[in-house]
Amino acid sequence: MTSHIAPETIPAHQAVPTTVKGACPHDCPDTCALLTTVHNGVAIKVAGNPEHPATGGVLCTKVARYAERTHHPERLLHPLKRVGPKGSGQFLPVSWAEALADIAAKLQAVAATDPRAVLPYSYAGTMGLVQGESIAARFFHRLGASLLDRTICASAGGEALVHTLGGKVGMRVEQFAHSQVIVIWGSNAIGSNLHFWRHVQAAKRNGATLVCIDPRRTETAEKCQHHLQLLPGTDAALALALMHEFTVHGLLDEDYITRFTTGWADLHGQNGTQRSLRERCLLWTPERAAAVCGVDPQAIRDLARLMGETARKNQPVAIRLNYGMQRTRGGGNAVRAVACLPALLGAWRHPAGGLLMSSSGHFPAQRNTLQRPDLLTQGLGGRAPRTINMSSVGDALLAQPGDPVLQGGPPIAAVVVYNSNPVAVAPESAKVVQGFARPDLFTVVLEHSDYADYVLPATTQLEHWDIHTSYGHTDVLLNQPAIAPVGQSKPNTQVFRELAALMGFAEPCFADTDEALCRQAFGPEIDFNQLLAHGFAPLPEAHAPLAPFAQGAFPTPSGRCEFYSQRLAGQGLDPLPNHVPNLEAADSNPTLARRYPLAMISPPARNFLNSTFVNVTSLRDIEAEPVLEMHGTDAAARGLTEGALVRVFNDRGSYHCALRISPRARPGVVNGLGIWWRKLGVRGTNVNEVTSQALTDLGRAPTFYDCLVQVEAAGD
Ligand SMILES: Nc1nc2c(c(=O)[nH]1)N[C@H]1C(S)=C(S)[C@@H](COP(=O)(O)OP(=O)(O)OC[C@H]3O[C@@H](n4cnc5c(=O)[nH]c(N)nc54)[C@H](O)[C@@H]3O)O[C@H]1N2
Ligand SMILES: Nc1nc2c(c(=O)[nH]1)N[C@H]1C(S)=C(S)[C@@H](COP(=O)(O)OP(=O)(O)OC[C@H]3O[C@@H](n4cnc5c(=O)[nH]c(N)nc54)[C@H](O)[C@@H]3O)O[C@H]1N2
Ligand SMILES: [Mo]
Repeated sequence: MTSHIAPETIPAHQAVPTTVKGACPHDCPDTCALLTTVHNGVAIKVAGNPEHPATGGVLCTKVARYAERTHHPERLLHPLKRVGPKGSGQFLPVSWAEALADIAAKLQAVAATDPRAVLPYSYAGTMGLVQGESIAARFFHRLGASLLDRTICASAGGEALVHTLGGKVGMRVEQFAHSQVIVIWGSNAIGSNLHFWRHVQAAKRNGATLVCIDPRRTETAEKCQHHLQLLPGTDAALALALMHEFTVHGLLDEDYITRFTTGWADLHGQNGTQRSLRERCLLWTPERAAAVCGVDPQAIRDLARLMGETARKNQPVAIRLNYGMQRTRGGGNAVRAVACLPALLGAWRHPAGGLLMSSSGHFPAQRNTLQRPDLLTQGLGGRAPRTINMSSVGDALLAQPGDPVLQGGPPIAAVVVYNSNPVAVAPESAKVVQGFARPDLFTVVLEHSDYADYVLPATTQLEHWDIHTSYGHTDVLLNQPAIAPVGQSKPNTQVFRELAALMGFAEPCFADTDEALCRQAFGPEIDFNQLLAHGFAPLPEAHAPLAPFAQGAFPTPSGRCEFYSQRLAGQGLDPLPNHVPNLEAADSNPTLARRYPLAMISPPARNFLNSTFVNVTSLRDIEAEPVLEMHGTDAAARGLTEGALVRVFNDRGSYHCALRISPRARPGVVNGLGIWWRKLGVRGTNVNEVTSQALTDLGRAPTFYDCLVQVEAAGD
């Protein structure tokens, strides 16, 4: 088989340091352009590309250490085969030839009975279109494997936006620099969206007012003039009360509403339900919402006045909406409710007004060309396709024949994991671990896991080609390899190419090189030569307009902002956004709340990227140890002291960590900062021991932040 990277494209072993243009692969809205300095075949420095406006030459602390990650002394450099019991971490090196021949034989044996018993499990370890789902997707489609519902991060809000604005589209991120009011809703931008924060600072210097809506007093909340520290999962109640105030105080943009929205005052639906958004929001007085949200009603009135009166003065009001608020049962409805606000104020009229949650829908990427879903028919050989939800993988792995989770198909017999770390990041870890520990399950991991039968060393971003969209800005980025693969590591694409050959998949698409795949990702609207020369190319104006909805033109079926969604009505769901209380809260489950009175959220630790970088010593040293933040009154009520080792528990399980008594936590809510590797955490557990596999109202997404716990001092 020909080499996957043409050697002449890598500036290996040059005596003078050279720089290579690349893209940060991580799951982060910023998608930075990188400049890697290479000397004698070693990456010695990774910096932000100063020519790329969205990066501005600045990287976060994590990615500034990317060279440390690439050349990390503990990095896996050759394939490993398990020799001890599952989970024991006992492996021996094997050759690629032996590993791939055995993997191909095992997958073929499973597929001979029913290929749907093979499950690929992947997410956004790299966001690249090529090392993400290109050859890998072709391989699993051709095999007829189960499809994976990739819901673990953003599908509740994604579906909510599709049903409101028509897609994952919105304001251009750089426009926030010109906004007059910026509401940062469910996002710790300083920790997880640093390059957006630069625009916020520029706006603040120009006199903008910043508001943060977050149950945690984050670094970001501290730097905003106003902070509404609401209870988790109550955002829709707050949004409905803001609408109430806009309505009763004459702050609506009636002209925009009439021309460009559906469902404000026109009556729909059955008797007994509210038939328009206007009717519904009028039930949400600030007092009622304040009681639900656990905030002062005056703070709600003040925020409504600030947003509404600024918009009346024809100044831009912008919302940066993020994922924090989607991880509860009502997360989809909450995003819908918030996404209605800019249209009610006519904020979309201005380029610096409106809302941005994700910009990914602007990119005309040719995913079907890269992934070839058409190959599935051949692979399935007449069987019905099956889709497994990654957010309830614990239940899926443990399901016995006949379990509805299996949808009439076979139990899962083989899992191939790449670009994800399910044992750390999926909810209800005890079940995930139990599933991966099944002796009859064949598991292959591209990269790192103690539960695998085979662990295959994957290249990092400095060693392979890739092409990137973004969910924060609107530029395409190209990543060229800077160094040769370290050790025996191979790109994901190459592993699946070789497996395809061993399994006799003869379609020519399996021979496409990584560079060819990069070229296939976009049509003529993106100039590949520009990408080669500069590393990035902005989307043309037609794909990423300034003020995209100034004249309506929402990409919904009605062409309007859909407060009322006919498509949701058609699915038997509430067509208007509503407050859907948490599954685990005092009002919906008082018995549970008596036993487990604290609501736990588990947002990321600033110096980790989900579970990535936890093994980078210098970053782990900053985070020191897994912590739970708790308000002083809750700690005092339990007799807990600062730094104590505590047990956090509920009916699903328990984990241990250090207590930090902190004003970042509000009373009644604890913050379990994620996501540690279980084996680097305390007593081999992490925060996902206690989170649940329940799914959200829209998008079949996880409910990590809808989680009641109790906390006590740990014994011994
Ligand atoms: N440093 C760092 N950066 C990251 C990541 C990381 O792990 N580390 N992860 C990346 C990934 S995968 C993603 S998806 C993005 C996530 O990006 P964001 O969605 O911006 O995620 P966070 O910064 O965690 O912000 C979530 C905030 O929501 C708050 N929150 C929790 N529950 C609620 C609620 O019910 N309502 C409201 N209003 N707020 C709530 C949390 O306290 C937290 O401050 O960040 C990416 N960037
Ligand atoms: N409790 C709790 N749990 C959460 C969250 C939370 O807020 N709270 N957040 C959730 C969210 S938003 C997300 S997105 C998920 C994240 O879940 P994952 O996408 O699983 O994220 P990571 O933990 O970063 O794991 C990615 C893995 O891919 C590997 N990788 C990186 N690049 C490559 C490559 O090129 N090839 C291969 N083969 N591997 C590569 C990395 O080393 C790492 O092991 O976690 C979710 N879990
Ligand atoms: Mo995510």
